Amino acid sequence: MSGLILKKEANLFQVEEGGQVVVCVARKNLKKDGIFVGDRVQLDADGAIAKVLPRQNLLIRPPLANLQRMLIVVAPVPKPDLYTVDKLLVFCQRNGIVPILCINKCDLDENFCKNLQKTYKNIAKTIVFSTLDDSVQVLQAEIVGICALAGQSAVGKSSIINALTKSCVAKVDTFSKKIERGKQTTRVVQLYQFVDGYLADTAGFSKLDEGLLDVDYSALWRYYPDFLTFAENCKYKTCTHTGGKDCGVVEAAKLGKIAKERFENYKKLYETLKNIKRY
Ligand SMILES: Nc1nc2c(ncn2[C@@H]2O[C@H](COP(=O)(O)OP(=O)(O)OP(=O)(O)O)[C@@H](O)[C@H]2O)c(=O)[nH]1
Ligand SMILES: [Mg+2]
Ligand SMILES: [Zn+2]
Repeated sequence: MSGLILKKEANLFQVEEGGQVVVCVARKNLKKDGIFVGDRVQLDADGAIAKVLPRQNLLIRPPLANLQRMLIVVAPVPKPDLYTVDKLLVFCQRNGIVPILCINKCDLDENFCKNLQKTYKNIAKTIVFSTLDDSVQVLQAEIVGICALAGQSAVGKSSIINALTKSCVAKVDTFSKKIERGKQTTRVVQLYQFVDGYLADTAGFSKLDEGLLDVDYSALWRYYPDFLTFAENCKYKTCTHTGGKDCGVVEAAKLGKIAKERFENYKKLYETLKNIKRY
């Protein structure tokens, strides 16, 4: 029998197994620090966790295994921190995670949301909606496999979970008791069940540490899909795409073919990574 770790609390694990949620302990020979939310595990005849199956990826902060999709949430208010958004996009590329840019609160400023969508439409799937109406329900179809919400405080991550779970007939009881509107403190990582997948509400990505990207600064540009074709126009093969007149990326940014802010944030991240010691 194999199951999926939904939640971890002291020595106990909530495990989903064949549609049921069971509470399990780990076998004595297994280190419980080595079992994470998102892990697929093998259960023995007594219902104890006997083995952790091989992982696709493992994130340390927040601690989450096998993440497949990241729903990066932004809104007109609070003002988007696009440096962090771009960092998260690099992080996703690096870890084989599919990013989805979720532009919430379109009721407040639709133009702003549409412009942001235009900037990012060639970089990630983008969705514009509001949790105040039914438009948020389009996200339902995006929750496939193991997914996590990411984004600044107050962009509406918990509101999204609340709005989606209201129509999530199958799993209402698992959610509604635990979540209070706007009051969620997301220190504990937990996967909530949806029809085709699982969703974690986590605050842990909001200040993604550059060191966690584990990207060499000289290769950073490769994680910017919107830079790639322009990089072919660079005069030098070793171009860092940070300045100079022989750079196709710099040129594209000047002409507005690459969003200016995105290019500026690329340079900022490049410099930061350059100054981080890698081991
Ligand atoms: N106008 C408007 N307000 C919204 C919308 N979605 C959420 N809000 C409000 O935004 C505020 C923050 O929402 P939360 O869901 O708590 O935000 P969060 O991202 O979970 O914040 P943290 O838990 O601090 O990370 C609340 O006052 C919500 O009512 C929306 O679509 N439109
Ligand atoms: Mg929240
Ligand atoms: Zn270049």
